[in-house]
Amino acid sequence: MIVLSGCVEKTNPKITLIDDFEGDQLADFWRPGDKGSGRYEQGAVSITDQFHRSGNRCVKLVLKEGYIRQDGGDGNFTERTELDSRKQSFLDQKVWYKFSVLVPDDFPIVDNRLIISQVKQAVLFGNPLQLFAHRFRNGQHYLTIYDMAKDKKEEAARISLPKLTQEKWHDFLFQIYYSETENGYIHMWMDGEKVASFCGPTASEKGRNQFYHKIGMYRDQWPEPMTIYFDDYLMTNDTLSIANN
Ligand SMILES: [Ca+2]
Repeated sequence: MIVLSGCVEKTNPKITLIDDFEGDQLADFWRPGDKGSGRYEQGAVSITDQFHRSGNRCVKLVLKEGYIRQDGGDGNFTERTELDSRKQSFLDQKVWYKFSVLVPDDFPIVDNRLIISQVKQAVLFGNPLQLFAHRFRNGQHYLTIYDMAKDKKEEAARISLPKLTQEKWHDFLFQIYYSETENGYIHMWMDGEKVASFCGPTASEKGRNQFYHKIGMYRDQWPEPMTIYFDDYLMTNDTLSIANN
């Protein structure tokens, strides 16, 4: 019988997920559209050469009324076309999310909830907790960060962001330290400039060690279709990977 003694130092596995949307299909790591309560309808997500931030292609997301329709619980129905980079065990780790967005000229500018990127934390039972929502509503571009210490969803910060110019690629980078304590933080850069900083808990004790990042469109029900483009997606907890990309 072998007896192991002493302690083993815990090291976090390095995870780097990249999709430059140059292939004929999405990268394998993305959660399929029909999993869970649904992320996108069939045909709502496609690779296109209409635009590109790098290479020759990007991903096109289309959202029409009724796509993945859900009861929002507040009298509104919600709908979505979102790419989900899956749940990761990132508690007490520093993580980067990077992507580029193009909002086309004909995108409807309307006063209706629209989230283009977000991070959530899974819980054992019930609805996941939202850490932040990156919003574009009625031409206003802003970030809402939620108080992870509160039982009810409550904004801890609302930060105005520089204008999202239509028909132009914008590059976003988020650096998040996931922590249940005051050591947590979120830093955000847009087109190379730091545009938002938040310090405070970025994870809830009531949540699981499972965090997931989504890009796309999540909105309250709306009659007009919306189309948006993303390119150069990167998620990593590896300092070297972010330095090289
Ligand atoms: Ca590309």
